[in-house]
Amino acid sequence: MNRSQLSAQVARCVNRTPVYDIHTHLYEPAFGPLLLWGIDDLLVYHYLIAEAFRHIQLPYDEFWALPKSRQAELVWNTLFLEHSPISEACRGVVTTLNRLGLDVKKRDLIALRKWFARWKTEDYLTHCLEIAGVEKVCMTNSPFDDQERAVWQEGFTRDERFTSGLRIDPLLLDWPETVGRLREWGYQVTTNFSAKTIGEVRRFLEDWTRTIRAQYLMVSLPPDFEYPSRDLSTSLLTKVILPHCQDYGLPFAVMMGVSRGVNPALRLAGDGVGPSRMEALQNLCSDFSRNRFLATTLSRETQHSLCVLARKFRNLHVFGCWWFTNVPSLINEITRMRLELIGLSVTPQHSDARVLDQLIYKWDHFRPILAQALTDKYANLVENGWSVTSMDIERDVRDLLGGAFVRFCRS
Ligand code: FIX
Ligand code: ZN
Repeated sequence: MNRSQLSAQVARCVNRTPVYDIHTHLYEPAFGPLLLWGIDDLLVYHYLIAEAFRHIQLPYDEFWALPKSRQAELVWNTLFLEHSPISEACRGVVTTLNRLGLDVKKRDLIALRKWFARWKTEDYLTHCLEIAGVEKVCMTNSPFDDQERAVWQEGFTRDERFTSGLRIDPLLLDWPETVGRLREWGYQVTTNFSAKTIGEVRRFLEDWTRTIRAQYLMVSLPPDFEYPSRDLSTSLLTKVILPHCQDYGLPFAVMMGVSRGVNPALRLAGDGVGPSRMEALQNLCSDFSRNRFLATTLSRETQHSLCVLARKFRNLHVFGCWWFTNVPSLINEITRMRLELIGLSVTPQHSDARVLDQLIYKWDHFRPILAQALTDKYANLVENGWSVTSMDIERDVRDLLGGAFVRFCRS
């Protein structure tokens, strides 16, 4: 196989292999309005709002007081009409519309809205998954979200294309507030963290692990998160969360390095980044060798340490180019570094989609980068006499797009 045949074969395989998207903020249709889709939701994505505010002079509060359609128009006018939409998040909207078959060069928001209005959620969901080449989507499910909790408590028939991750940020990061909520829901917890409280928090985790059929537990952590530490997070991890994960055979996923509310006026768009303390993850992997950890970090600076840690601890699985690293230049750098340092035991991408249609661009933008990186690696081998078969390529790509994650979760 020569270089161009190899490149074509890898690209074909990467394009055709269905993805298991292991971290999103999408919901299955039973959640009704919580499943966002369509042009207005695409335009009010918090990535775009942050960018639009660099141009518009409107006070934050006045923007938030506008109806969604007006906010969307402001973003559209600012980022798509008054400037060229070259940022990754803007480009994503153009890619998505184009792949849906819409004529983007008309720049006609009214026509776009008309097109979307013709769809029913269920049909559109199937359509988007098909175009994106995604076969399974893991939701972020939080019992602390009132709207979402009500749906789980009501009960519904699961859509097998969706799986669940149990999100527990408030439990680990805001214990005083969480005590109040848990008590409200009938768990007999107190702030002092007694044996009784430990049992009750475990009961809470058990109830929700079963209710949502969790594939993993997940938390996002600030850059200064430390383990071990003197604060309550260490007690919660060692006495409640990690024992629970062990009992239920579930990985614990950490998303490290987010500084919440750097600019609170921007709401969801106001979070920032900082280099996380990687010793915390190292200590967790080492102290809890019978637990499994999924990890991604938000800062560029910590990507190399994360790969090195994965070489030391087989109970650590690296995933995704998260949020501010989900831009082509960094995906390229990070993905190549991961392939070079940890080979194929990694899940190089997740979408983090908040709006269904975003699955299309997030995966469309990632696939060629992965294909190119893999082609280069295979070509290095071929140059030295190794043969790469189509079965090898298919196996490797399946692993990278979800297979390695599934195996890690079952191990
Ligand atoms: O914590 C998370 O799961 C983050 O992905 C979100 O908080 C963030 O708002 C986001 O959408 C990033 O892509
Ligand atoms: Zn997320």
